[in-house]
Formats: sequence, structure tokens, C-alpha cells
Amino acid sequence: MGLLDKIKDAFRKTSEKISTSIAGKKIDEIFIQEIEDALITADVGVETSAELAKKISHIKFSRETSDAEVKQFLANEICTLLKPYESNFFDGSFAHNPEIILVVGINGNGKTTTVAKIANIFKASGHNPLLVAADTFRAAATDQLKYWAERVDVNICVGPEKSDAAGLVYDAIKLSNTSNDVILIDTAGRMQNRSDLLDELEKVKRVIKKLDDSAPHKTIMILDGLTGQAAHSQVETFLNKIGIDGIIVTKLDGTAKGGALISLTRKYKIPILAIGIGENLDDLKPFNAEEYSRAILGI
Ligand SMILES: Nc1nc2c(ncn2[C@@H]2O[C@H](COP(=O)(O)OP(=O)(O)OP(=O)(O)O)[C@@H](O)[C@H]2O)c(=O)[nH]1
Ligand SMILES: [Mg+2]
Repeated sequence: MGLLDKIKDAFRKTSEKISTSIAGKKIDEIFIQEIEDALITADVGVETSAELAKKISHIKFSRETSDAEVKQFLANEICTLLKPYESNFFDGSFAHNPEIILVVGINGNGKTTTVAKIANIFKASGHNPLLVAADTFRAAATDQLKYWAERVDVNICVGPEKSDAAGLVYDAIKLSNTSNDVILIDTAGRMQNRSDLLDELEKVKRVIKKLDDSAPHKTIMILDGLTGQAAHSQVETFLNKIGIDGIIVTKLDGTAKGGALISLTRKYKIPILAIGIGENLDDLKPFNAEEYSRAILGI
């Protein structure tokens, strides 16, 4: 399957939902309302869905307007909304050496898998990543990252179970090999209501700053695409507590809520670095507004 087909396939649940509301209908008020509802169900967000529906109602579509034209129109509008939130995260060189990247988010959102996927992309483009297993709560978490480090064939730094995450991160950066030009730190999942765990994350950040005041150069929040609008409160908490430079939404392959990126960017104005569309190493795609907009409409 080609790359675009793979992305399109991942968004099949979302696009089918929207397509059903468009298929073979004449463009009248009921049609507009159905599209608006379908967009809301796809997690596009209430305001944006209403605005998009309104735009359709203002267009003088002819009687012969095809479903394809309506979809193309929506895809263009969505692309315009998302274009400002593309990033050059995977485009080659880093501004710092090493580039220090902290990966955060609540439990089970896909942090560890995504760290591996990012390392895989960087390695393929000639970088030499070091992974840091700073989720020291569970031995299994370290083993999971070790497994990925072997698969991707990159260096990894681990500590004993229950050891201090901040201490491990400090040592990992301090003792890292000079050939490691990018350091990816996997952290433990923390629910947004566990302020003690969020404090620990703040500590990790402080410790990184002791070694390099400009770091972490990117703090990436991982969000689960299945979460729906509840993702917003997660972003809010992490944004206020430690700051977020980029978002990656995972598991978009398993949900009809593929529109989530639209409401997230509208509200938080944070770049989307990539999207997760499967469990394999190559299932992380740098975010491209046009590709995404077409995929959620199935075109
Ligand atoms: N379908 C699908 N599954 C994913 C994706 N990303 C991650 N997963 C799966 O989601 C589950 C949790 O992923 P992890 O990477 O362990 O998540 P985590 O955030 O590190 O979890 P904790 O460390 O426990 O907080 C695993 O079974 C992954 O294979 C994705 O893009 N698509
Ligand atoms: Mg993990």
C-alpha cells in the first residue's frame, strides 16, 4: 500500500462517516445540517463545524454539483485552517547538538511507541538518536523501550526500577556519547489530576535546564485520537504546567474522530508534528495539512 493510501485507509472510519452525510443528497438545509452533525461527530469541533457548514450554504452550488465537489471544497477549507500548524520537525538538521526532546502525556496515549517511531525516522535521515527510559515507575516500561531501541538499532539509557526519573535524565544527558545528536526522553504517563506526578515532570525539566539552559528544545505532548474532546483538558494541564511545543495525535487509525486536530489547533495554536496511524514502527507520519484534509474526506 502506498503512503497516501495508507493514510487514507487509516482515516476510513472518519471519512465514511462524513461521506454518508454527503452521498447523493441535494444541497438544501437538511443537507447542510447533516454535514455539520457529521463533522461534529468526527470531532472537528462545534464552532468549526458550524462555520464550514455555513460556508457550504453560501456557495451557489449548481444542481449538478457532485459529492466529489463538495468533498473537495471541504478539504480545501480544512486545509486552509490547518496549514499554519505544519512543522519542520522531521526536515533534517537540528538547531542544537544534542537536540533534547521530552515526550509527555497521560497514561497509555502512545508515548513509548511514538518515541520509537520518531527515533526510527531520525535514524533513517542520518541522525544518531539516544533514547532515555525515564518512565522508571514500571520495569515493563523500560523493557518496552529497550525492545524498540533494539528494533530501531539505537542507543538507550535505562535506570533501575523506581529510581528517580530526573536523576536518570541528568546522567543520561551528561554521559551521552557526543555522536548522539538527538536525545529522546520517554516519560511515565501521568493523569492530569495527579499533581505530584506533574511536579516530577517539572523536576525533570529543571534538571535538563541545569545542563543546557535552552533545553528541552522540544516538549512534545502525545494525545490519543480516541479521546475526543477530553484531550483538550489534557493539553490545558500540561501546557500550564510544563509548556508544549508540539502535539502528536496517535491511534487515528482506530477512530471515527479523525477531525480532532482541527479543534485542537484552533484552540491551542500548537503545531501538529505528526500523526500516529498504527502500531508499527513506520506508522508515524509527519503532519501534512493537505494530505490529512483529503484523507478525512476520503479523497
Ligand atoms: N492503532 C494504534 N495503536 C497505537 C498507536 N500508537 C500507539 N499505539 C498502541 O497503544 C498502546 C499504548 O502505547 P504506549 O506507547 O505503550 O503508550 P504510553 O503512552 O507509553 O503508555 P504508558 O507508558 O503506560 O503511559 C500500545 O498497544 C501501542 O501499540 C497508533 O498510532 N495506532
Ligand atoms: Mg510508555
